[in-house]
Amino acid sequence: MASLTGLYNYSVETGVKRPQSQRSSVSCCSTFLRIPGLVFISWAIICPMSNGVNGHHNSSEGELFLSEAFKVILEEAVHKATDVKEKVCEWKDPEELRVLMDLELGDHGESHQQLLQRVRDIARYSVKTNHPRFFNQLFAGVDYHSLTGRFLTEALNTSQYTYEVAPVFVLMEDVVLRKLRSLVGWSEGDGIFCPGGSVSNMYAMNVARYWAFPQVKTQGLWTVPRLAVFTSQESHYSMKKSAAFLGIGTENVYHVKVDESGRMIPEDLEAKIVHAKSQGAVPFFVNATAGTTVQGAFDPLDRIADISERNGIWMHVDAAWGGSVVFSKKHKHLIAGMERANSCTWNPHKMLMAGLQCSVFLMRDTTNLLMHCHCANATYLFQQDKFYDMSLDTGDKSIQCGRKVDCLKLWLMWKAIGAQGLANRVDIAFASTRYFVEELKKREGFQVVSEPQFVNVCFWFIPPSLRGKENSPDYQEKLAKVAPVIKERMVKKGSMMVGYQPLDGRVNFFRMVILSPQLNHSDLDFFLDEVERLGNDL
Ligand code: ABU
Repeated sequence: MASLTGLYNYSVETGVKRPQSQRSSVSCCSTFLRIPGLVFISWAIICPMSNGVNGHHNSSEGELFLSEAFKVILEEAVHKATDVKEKVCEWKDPEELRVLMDLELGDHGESHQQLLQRVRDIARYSVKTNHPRFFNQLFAGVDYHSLTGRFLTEALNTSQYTYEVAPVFVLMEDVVLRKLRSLVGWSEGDGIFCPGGSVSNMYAMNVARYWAFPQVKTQGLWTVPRLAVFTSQESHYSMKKSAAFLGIGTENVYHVKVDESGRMIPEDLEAKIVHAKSQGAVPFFVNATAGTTVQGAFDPLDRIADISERNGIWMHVDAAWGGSVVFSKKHKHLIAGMERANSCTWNPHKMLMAGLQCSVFLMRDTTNLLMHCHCANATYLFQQDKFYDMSLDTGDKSIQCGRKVDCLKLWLMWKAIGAQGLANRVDIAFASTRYFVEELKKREGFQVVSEPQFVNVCFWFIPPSLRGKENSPDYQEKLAKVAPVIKERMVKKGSMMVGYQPLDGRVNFFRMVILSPQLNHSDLDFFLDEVERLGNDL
């Protein structure tokens, strides 16, 4: 490292370091540290052994670090992270982890070896979401082509806003969005990749309000009446966040009742619309959910579309979780009616395993509403006298300026396995879920909360001490404590991860999410065995 460091000197004036071969005579002078009254001292003489002390590496030093770090990443964050014999997580209490990781930042750079060890430690103490026994979220598993796309995106480090800095990705985003729209059933329309499903949902609410009250963009909230949003009791919390963020107000979000499985009851939607009007509010936005977060419920989209159309309300479908069923001939009936919506959210980073984050906001609109709603016409980015077709500068449709490239990971994966491969992925997840539910029902002590419609399996584990005591006054209170204890035990052991929650008067239950095609029956059997092992003494 000393010899490499010696090639580099620091520019006090600019803070930028370049290889000697690229230095001009002017910058050569500036590569020495000027200490008043003394001669110029090379920074490399002061810190000959430190790596990156000057704030920059030369390219060979950087590439050496990258290639060695990449080996560590492949071994620790990919290979071992997907190995069923390894732990899902290596739990440390926050205080211990703070010390172990030595997170505080200092004035001087560290050596190559120290930094490699840091890369190793970060992987070691991070949760392995690619592990076959990670069931904690609505994403899991690894797709290697998508991962390659994610690495390539990072290496190219561009922003998705203009054709001039992202020519390939502007065209690619257009192709991917068009393809996703056509699956929804829209031959035309618009859309954009967003940083997550919540933001996609927020786009929907904002565009819907602009559609109903375009003056809101220029004149602000005082020009619009009190607005009302409708969404089911089990819909995603981003509806409330969006209403708060957009100045609509969380109290103007009307939560529509659901049935036992978590599906919106259309009759209650009608009633809530009438109720909102009677309170002087103007209904403008109905959100239906295709795949609720906890129970995986699909709202009856056709019925909701009828009501929305009758009332002239924008209909959005939050299909962040369930949208991917569209690939499957067998299961796409679950989203019948989605094509009648005005817009939808869909997260390929969930069921399709495209990797975080990959979320789209899609619209049926053909009037350039998305652009009109969000554009600010920055002249330093979206110059109107460019030498190419300026409609390719799609960045002004976004609420962001800089925007990550999120299309490549999906595009490369799709190229690799095709729509048929993606359909298989969905079908395999449903089949694995069916197997899991059948096995679960064979065992004493496991009780489903509701019959799964999707790949979420919600269930209670009732330990032997509580079996047959359903009518005891403290039964629910005791049952509520079971899932958190089992969860703590599994995380501390590192054997697996699964989520739990209370819902709508039902005490804590597990939500198992089965989506990765890398899972096999033995992983699912292990899961059930492990819940018994961890909870039988409770
Ligand atoms: N956006 C909802 C996802 C949360 C979860 O993974 O459970």
